[in-house]
Amino acid sequence: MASATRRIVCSFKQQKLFYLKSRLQYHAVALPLDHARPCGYVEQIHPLATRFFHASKAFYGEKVPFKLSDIGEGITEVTVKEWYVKEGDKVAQFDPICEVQSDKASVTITSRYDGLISKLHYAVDEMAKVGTPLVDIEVSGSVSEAPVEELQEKDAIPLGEREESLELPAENQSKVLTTPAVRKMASDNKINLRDVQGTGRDGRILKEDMLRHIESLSSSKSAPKTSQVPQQQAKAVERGTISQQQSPSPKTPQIMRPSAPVGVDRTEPIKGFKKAMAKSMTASLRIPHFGYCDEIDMTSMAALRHSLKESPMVKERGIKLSFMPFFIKAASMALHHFPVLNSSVDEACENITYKASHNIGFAMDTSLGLIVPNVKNVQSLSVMDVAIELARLQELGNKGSLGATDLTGGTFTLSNIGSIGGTYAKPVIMSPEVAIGAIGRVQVLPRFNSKGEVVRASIMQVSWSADHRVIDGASMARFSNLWKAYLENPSTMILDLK
Ligand code: CAO
Repeated sequence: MASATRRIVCSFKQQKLFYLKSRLQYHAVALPLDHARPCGYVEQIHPLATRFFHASKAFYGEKVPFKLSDIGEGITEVTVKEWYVKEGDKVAQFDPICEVQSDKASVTITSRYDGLISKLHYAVDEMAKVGTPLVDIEVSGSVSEAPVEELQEKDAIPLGEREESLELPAENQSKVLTTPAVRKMASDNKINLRDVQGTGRDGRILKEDMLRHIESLSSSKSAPKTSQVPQQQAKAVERGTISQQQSPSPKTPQIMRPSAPVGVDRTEPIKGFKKAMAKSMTASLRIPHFGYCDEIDMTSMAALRHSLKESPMVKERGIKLSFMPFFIKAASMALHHFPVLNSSVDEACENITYKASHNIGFAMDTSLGLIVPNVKNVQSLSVMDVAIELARLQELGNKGSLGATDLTGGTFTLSNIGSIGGTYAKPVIMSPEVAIGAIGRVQVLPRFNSKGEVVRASIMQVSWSADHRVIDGASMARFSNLWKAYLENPSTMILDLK
């Protein structure tokens, strides 16, 4: 049996086939159990196949505690964000059970069993510890011979990208991403999901979106429609119930005073990415920040990016060439000259470590909150390599599926707030790093050229913050000047490219 098992490790399809064969053999020749399962061996096989190779016997209706498996990245506890099932619900394998959120990512936990949910161990917003049961399932069918504890550790499959989709009636076949709970709310309230604005990942409709939609429907029902008001007034004039003079002049400014309280205060716990932000920003408070700002003329860089964006090399590789790869590469090139800005200091600020790698972090605004993944070893990457890596990190970041490796180990950070708007900012250092730059929006503004003529220029502001315990203002200014020089005269980057 062991050698047979080894033979089929190659593919999941083959494993399934082998499972069917081995079950037939098992029933036919009635092998003793200890021959039927090479204990511990099958765990190296594809996790989905594990149960297939355990000799099985039926445990109809057996209650199985379904534990939260280790979802990696050193995460020991998660917040239960949403249940997709309730006690008494039937579930099938791969059905979503719940959504959990750590301070790094949000993960959908799916069932490994067909069965009946007999108990939910946590309420929404409670913290669940890794290794403890999330739900109890009365399993229909057979359960593996493997000791329950050993098997359950593998049972919860984190499926970060899995989304529940809802088939709409025939007249509207497009899929809407949402959860069964929201779907039920929609059907209870006779709401077409396509009318609801989803703010979750990939436009997924969250419970809050549905509640907001229901609230807006009820408030729009209770308030008279604005278009009806003039008609009603016109009718009243016709009927003589109000005079022509009484009808409000369209020119008279009106102060809208709500007749009733607009809403109620809401308090919610700080969780997930916000909790991570609270922790890291509080840690940054002990750093004495030094600020330095400057203006960059991006006219040449904007023209270069535009022409490169349209070039066949970029188009054929399917790369989105924004300004970010240039900002990041130019920063790395300038860090070569000012390595102190790519350093870290210890808690007590007694030692400074000059980092060999330029792992340049970038602030990223996602629907789940602020995250700061980093592009590793920028010193050995081309602008194109940086663009490719940025695209990968952005894709994963938007799905909330970035791993700990991508989110840790940064040595220097850039925050391109200009992709949203603004000019100057006051960025906060990501401890134990010692410097960060915030980039403003590139705007076309009038500037003087060398002949004193007013010309159109693409202007961008940068705001640096540095740890004044180890970085002096002159070093920061010199670094900024070099970064600025690379961006203002992009051809000079070629000179220093390694
Ligand atoms: N000025 C003008 N245009 C800019 C710009 C800037 N500073 N930065 C980006 N753009 C342009 C891009 O070039 C792109 O234009 P095209 O469509 O013509 O190529 C467009 O804006 C959209 O860019 P993008 O945002 O999709 O991609 P990016 O690589 O420029 O930026 C990222 C990626 C992750 C930095 C950005 O999406 C983001 O999240 N920025 C916010 C960062 C943030 O929240 N900082 C605050 C941290 S402190 O709370």
